[in-house]
Amino acid sequence: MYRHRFLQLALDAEALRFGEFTLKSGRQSPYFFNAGRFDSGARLAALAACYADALDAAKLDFDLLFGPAYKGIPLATALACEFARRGRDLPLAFDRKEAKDHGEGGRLIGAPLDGKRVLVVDDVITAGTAVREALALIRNGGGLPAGIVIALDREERASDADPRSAARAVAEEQGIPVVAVARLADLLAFAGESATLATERDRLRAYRARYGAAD
Ligand code: OMP
Repeated sequence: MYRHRFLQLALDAEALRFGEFTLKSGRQSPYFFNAGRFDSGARLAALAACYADALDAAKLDFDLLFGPAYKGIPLATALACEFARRGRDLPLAFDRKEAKDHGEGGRLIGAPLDGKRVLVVDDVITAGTAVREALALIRNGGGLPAGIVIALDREERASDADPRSAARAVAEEQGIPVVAVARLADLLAFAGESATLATERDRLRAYRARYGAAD
């Protein structure tokens, strides 16, 4: 099963770590997912196969892959290679963080987005800020957002006032599906099966009780 395969891969690559981490949102988390640790060809290929399996299961329609800078770029690229290996050649685009005023100019690189149904390929959603920025960029570039795929949905409430998960809030507000290879609930189940992760599981549960989404 791809969820289990992904979590094992993430632990082996130390992309998934337990300890004390301060998130972008300011929350103190007992775990952190760092997609940058998928840092070899074999690791990226194995991760991309998990994304592709999750997308196949979700039966989503899209015709271009978009990787937001920086971490989404290798993810979308590896996924494009995985789809090509499976017999589907998809156009690929990404952005740069700084606008360029010479050469080809602009912030978008790769295949043109015009009229394409664009799938955003990213690492993780906590509060949803990063993916909202990517969707705005795609719309400005003439693309039609068709969905978002991420490796890990942390399933945290969007804010104190909004008990929905940030992923759900983004999906509802943008009218597009969010597909996650794994969610916090899968990580908890995974930790529940592992004798070595017993302490981590208790800390994850406490964190979910404080910041977890209601859905
Ligand atoms: P949001 O923009 O709040 O959805 O958070 C997503 C971003 O948070 C990611 O693109 C990362 O920069 C960072 N992040 C992680 O990479 N892994 C985590 O486990 C948690 C975060 C985070 O800071 O929330």
